[in-house]
Amino acid sequence: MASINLTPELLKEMYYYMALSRALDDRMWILNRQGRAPVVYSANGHEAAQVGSVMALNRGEDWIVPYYRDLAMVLAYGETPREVMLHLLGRADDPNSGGRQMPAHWGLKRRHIFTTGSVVATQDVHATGLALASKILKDGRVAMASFGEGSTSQGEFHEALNFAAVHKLPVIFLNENNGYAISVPARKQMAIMDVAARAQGYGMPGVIVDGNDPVKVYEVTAEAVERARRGEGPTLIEAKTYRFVPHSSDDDDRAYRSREEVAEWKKRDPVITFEKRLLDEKIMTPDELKAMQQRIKDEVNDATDFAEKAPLPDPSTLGRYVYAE
Ligand SMILES: Cc1ncc(C[n+]2csc(CCOP(=O)(O)OP(=O)(O)O)c2C)c(N)n1
Repeated sequence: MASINLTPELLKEMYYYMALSRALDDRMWILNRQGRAPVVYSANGHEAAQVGSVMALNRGEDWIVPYYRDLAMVLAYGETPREVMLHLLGRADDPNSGGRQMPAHWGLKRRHIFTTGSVVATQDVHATGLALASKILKDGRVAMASFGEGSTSQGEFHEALNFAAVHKLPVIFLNENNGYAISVPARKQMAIMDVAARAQGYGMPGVIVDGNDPVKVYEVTAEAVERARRGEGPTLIEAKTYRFVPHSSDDDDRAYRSREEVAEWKKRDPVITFEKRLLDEKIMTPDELKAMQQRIKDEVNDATDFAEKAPLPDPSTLGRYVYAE
């Protein structure tokens, strides 16, 4: 078992990022429904898997290669709410892409968040490449890629795992399994129950964890990080979770899943259950919690106002970063 050093401060920080992500997410949907934001891809439901995992990394030093659903992850990794909103609204100062990428295509050089491609599973190859570089440079860094279970049907996923295992690279593959690839249920994607079972075929540990429990996700990730830093190679982690909202703001999930199923998972909402746990275990007082929730509200309002007032990119720079200059 990895050495677990989850202090009360770290647990509170975990909750803060999970709740901040949920609040920003809710605001994004409002902006979208008002016609002020183009499209939203939610972390709603995935917060524990995302925050629990990055907390076990050396944040801002190790590499992460997230996917579009990783809002909570990038926040916990040091991207600010203002930066998130600048990105959503396509403003010139968006540090992810200068307002050029679709929303939720993260990439923040300052914090070692590697830029996101739209083609699912390419991030697995990118993280493997970063881990190879770290091994060659002996810089001690670990890389982590995250992805949905649907994208594990892509060739890149299998190529990345194979290469990483053969070369014992310091990389973690984090699957956030929410059971659906847009409208396609997992049972139509793969003939096995668990993504983690695939690890054995490549020669690395495959770990299944409750993706709605940030502490459990932290523990298994910390163990994978220690293995990676010891030179013992990659780990595949499958965090079982659920998304409570449609795939994106352009999708209607009533077409492919029942309201009863969603309601059943909602009972295990990671933000609510973790909040309850912090109160029950007296890690936080109700007053402290209230103050933190107010701070989050203020930050979300500030980020929205800030980004709405920020300038759009200059149209004369349209071709920049597309062709070599
Ligand atoms: C190679 C490729 N095929 C299809 C798409 C369109 N697409 C975008 S997201 C998505 C679903 C991915 O599902 P999953 O990996 O399970 O992640 P989730 O959205 O459920 O978190 C698809 C098919 C794409 N971006 N890239």
